[in-house]
Amino acid sequence: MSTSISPKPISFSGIQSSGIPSIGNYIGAFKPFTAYPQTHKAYFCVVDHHAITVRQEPKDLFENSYGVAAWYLAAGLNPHECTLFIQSHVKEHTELGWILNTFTQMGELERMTQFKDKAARHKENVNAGLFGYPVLMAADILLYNTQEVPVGDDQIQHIELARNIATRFNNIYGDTFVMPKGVIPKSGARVKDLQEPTRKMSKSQPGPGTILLNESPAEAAKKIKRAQTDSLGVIAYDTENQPGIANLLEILGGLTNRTPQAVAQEFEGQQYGALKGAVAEAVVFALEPLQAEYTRLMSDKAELHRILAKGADDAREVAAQTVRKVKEKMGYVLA
Ligand code: AQP
Repeated sequence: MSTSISPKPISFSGIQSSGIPSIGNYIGAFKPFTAYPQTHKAYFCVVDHHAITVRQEPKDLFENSYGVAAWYLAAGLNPHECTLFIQSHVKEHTELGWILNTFTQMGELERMTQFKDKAARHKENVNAGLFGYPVLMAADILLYNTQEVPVGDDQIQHIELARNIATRFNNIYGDTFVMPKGVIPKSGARVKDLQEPTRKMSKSQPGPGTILLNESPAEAAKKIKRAQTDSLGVIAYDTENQPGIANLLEILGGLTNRTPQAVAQEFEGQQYGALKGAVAEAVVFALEPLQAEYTRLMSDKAELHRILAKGADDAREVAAQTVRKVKEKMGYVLA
């Protein structure tokens, strides 16, 4: 496929400003993202166009868009070492998204589990944007010649679709898009709800099983201690028969850079209370500095805006080249 234009591999990832992020977003996304700028030319995006596929209160969308940017930075990203921007500030995302719609089959979109899940949860508003979400996501990724897309594992199906769309385009018009691949963290790729440990922890369904990043650490610790487990009394990593325990092992593994199996070994023979205590401690240890930095960043929105505007300028340069190349190949009359 097309060669990369950067000596470092290129990565892209996005987080929707559709609510206050959860500890699942932190473990599956924000935290692993911080390693990328050292080894990659890394793009990080606040995907506000994606957020509106579910109806948002204007004041919440506004606040959460700055908020997601601030969580990226609070987690440890240095804006001088990566490109951090808001999706809607780079118009090429929607332009390429439109073009890629014509390379996507309805049947492919109908198979997307996120669409089926969200359509069931938001029956009053099953809009065309929700249906076409993965096409816009393909545009997000393909605009930047992305090779790696760090994500939680709920997004792997969308990345496969992006690859199919890219392949289809390249087969018709010749080598144009770089083929991206999804990369999931070794622990916590799908943090589950603490009360319903077979379902993903979700920022848009907060409740007793969800820990949001702005929650008081003491409250978060209580939620961990009340997490649903089982009556087997054995600490082992068994997602099928012990989903609650497996989830706690994933959370602790994600926060301490270990696999859930390694954490299970450490706790072998111990009581569930010991594991819950360690998970609660690790969550509090992560949340306290994160929240302090978030609060500091959100107190200066003008500075956040400057960082995001600079990021959008940098992103736009690459995105414009990609859209131009695509339009040229397709026979558009260029402006
Ligand atoms: N529970 C999770 N565990 C691990 N990773 C997760 N991610 C999301 N949830 C978990 C990863 O976080 C990144 C950003 O996610 P998103 O903003 O695209 O979507 P979301 O958090 O899933 O929130 P939504 O879509 O607003 O609503 P819900 O919460 O209802 O699904 C991605 O890399 C994702 O994999």
